[in-house]
Amino acid sequence: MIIEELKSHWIVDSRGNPTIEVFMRSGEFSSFGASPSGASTGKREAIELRDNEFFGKGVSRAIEKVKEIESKIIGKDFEPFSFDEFLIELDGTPNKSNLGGNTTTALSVAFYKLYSKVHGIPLWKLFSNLIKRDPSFPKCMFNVINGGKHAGNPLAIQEFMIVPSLPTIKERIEAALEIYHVLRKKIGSKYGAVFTSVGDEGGFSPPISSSHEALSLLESCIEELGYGGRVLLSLDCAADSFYKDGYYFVDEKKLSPEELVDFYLELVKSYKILSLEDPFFEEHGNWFSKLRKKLLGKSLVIGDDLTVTNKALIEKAANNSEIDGCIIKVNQVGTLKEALEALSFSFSSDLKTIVSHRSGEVEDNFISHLAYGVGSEFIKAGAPARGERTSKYNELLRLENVV
Ligand code: 2PG
Ligand code: MG
Repeated sequence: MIIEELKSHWIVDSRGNPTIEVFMRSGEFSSFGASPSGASTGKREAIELRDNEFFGKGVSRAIEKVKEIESKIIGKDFEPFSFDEFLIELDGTPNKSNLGGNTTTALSVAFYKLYSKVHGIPLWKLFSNLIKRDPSFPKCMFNVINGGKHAGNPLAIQEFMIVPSLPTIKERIEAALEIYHVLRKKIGSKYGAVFTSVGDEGGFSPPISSSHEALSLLESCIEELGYGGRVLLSLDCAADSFYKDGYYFVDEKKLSPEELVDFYLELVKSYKILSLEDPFFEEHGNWFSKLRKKLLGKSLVIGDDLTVTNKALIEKAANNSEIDGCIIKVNQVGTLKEALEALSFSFSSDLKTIVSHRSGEVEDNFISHLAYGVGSEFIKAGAPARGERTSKYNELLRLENVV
């Protein structure tokens, strides 16, 4: 495919920060690709190129980079993987710090979207073909209580998610909506209507510091609606954000890593917790594996900041028995090719995959196509509320109805 026109500009993300978006054209077809942005980021993620504008969140340098490389792209013939390889080579760093992982993500996403249009194949089908796997609809992890860096409440654990294990996307989303509304009512009557406001990913952020309180609140909604056993719970601990100098500060306690293992075992004993994401900070891989051993498969241990969608890091974590699965975020690694490699490796190693949004999102819904196309077992895209979150779930609803 020959790119005939390339432009870039900034658009606004869901946290009110600018983010880079790229426009690409080939013949009569065109596309846009933008990069989302995380708040709880892993140290080994692709580097975002930011500058001093917008309180340090500016993306003028990233936009400038696109201008600088434009002449090397226009008029050349690229295929999906060769385009990403070209970006990787041009960047020439291990963490995209030259071009910026946000710049390469926007370019890569725009390219695949354009390619699917030019070749007349749906985006999900393109992903499915590239990875040579049948598509299948993911189970959705809906983040309905927000804490950590995504909310102003004292909850240390970042995401309390519900995971409906129901046959169709429609039923899964229906269950999530019902639970979301019952939860809003319960939070309103227990803590006051002012606390029905939401955090960065659309989940509620009640004024609580206890994980037990959050989990039993969710369990009471699930039971009340008759979903017991069919809707499970899932946590993204994002433990980097409550780790300091050898200790974990969670639920108003100061815990050593050993004590944190016991804390999680207690939670898993008390609630139906399907998975624990980033239960320790990213340099405590050995504690991931210790916890995993003790869990005896009762709950899955998932890497995010630990593995940052990087095939080599996923492989290392898997070899050290640290994880049962990993999060896949394209902007953590900077290109779709590398994200697809991380997915391929995970599938061949029997690791669970969770295709994920970022806390600072754009309205784009390509991750729904990615999750469905590659047959990822899970997707997480926040609460079933707020446009940048519902855009992902709505696209899954559309695909389920029309594919
Ligand atoms: C996470 C993500 C998305 P952020 O930690 O998994 O939920 O948050 O984008 O802030 O890294
Ligand atoms: Mg995470």
